[in-house]
Amino acid sequence: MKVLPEKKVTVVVPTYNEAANIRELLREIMRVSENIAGYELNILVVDDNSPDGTAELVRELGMENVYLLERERKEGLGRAYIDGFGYAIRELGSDVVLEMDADFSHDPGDLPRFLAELGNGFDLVLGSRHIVGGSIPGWGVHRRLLSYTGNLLAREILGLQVSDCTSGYRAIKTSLLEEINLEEINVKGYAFQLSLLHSAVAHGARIKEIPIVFHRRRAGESKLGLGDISEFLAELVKRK
Ligand SMILES: Nc1nc2c(ncn2[C@@H]2O[C@H](COP(=O)(O)OP(=O)(O)OP(=O)(O)O)[C@@H](O)[C@H]2O)c(=O)[nH]1
Ligand SMILES: [Mg+2]
Repeated sequence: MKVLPEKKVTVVVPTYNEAANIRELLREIMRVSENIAGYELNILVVDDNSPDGTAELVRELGMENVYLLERERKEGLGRAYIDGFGYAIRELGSDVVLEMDADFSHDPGDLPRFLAELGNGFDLVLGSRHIVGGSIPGWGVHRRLLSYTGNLLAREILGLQVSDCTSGYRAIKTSLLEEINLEEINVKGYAFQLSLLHSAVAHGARIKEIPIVFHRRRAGESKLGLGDISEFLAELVKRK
């Protein structure tokens, strides 16, 4: 009998000052991966020279299958993902990449559901907080309004038929990323999520939304700033 090669999956985790979360997160992802058959799973931490020593902690742990991409300075979530995806494809030979925040807002326990949907023939699986079964416990009115408005604009202006355009919990086949020219996605911050999704749709990607519960960050501080919001709006106008 011919044994099929395992699919290579890389969970890309961008970090900026996530020292209070990163060790436990890496352990948790590895715990979950032990129960996923048919995949070889790596984690790539993409750190922007965090002053709190996040990168040192990752190095000290010295975990097998955990890679660290160190960038010189904080350049935003989007740049970190573009670099991270490039590394995962070129250096790690990944068939699939996942996006996951470092602060436990995304539950590593959901990983198998993402991979199962890729196995069902989808190119991009998006964790949605806005479909039945998805939720954001603990979010106040301000964050809800921001998310609602962002999605409304993305749907109205760009015609995206997706309920949660800004979600950062995703699994993507690298064959799709190779079709999209990532270097042309010229955004620095969180607008990357919108731009990537828009480009994926333009390339005819098969997209599946699955419900996720988005938890409050476990420790540390949010990096979402006003600059991210204005870049998001500028990107909507540019891509219209
Ligand atoms: N490498 C890198 N990672 C970043 C940068 N900005 C944010 N991140 C990481 O991206 C992920 C999402 O950022 P968060 O600050 O959690 O954003 P958020 O989830 O919208 O905000 P909270 O709900 O308050 O946590 C986290 O893992 C951050 O550490 C950056 O400039 N560079
Ligand atoms: Mg967060």
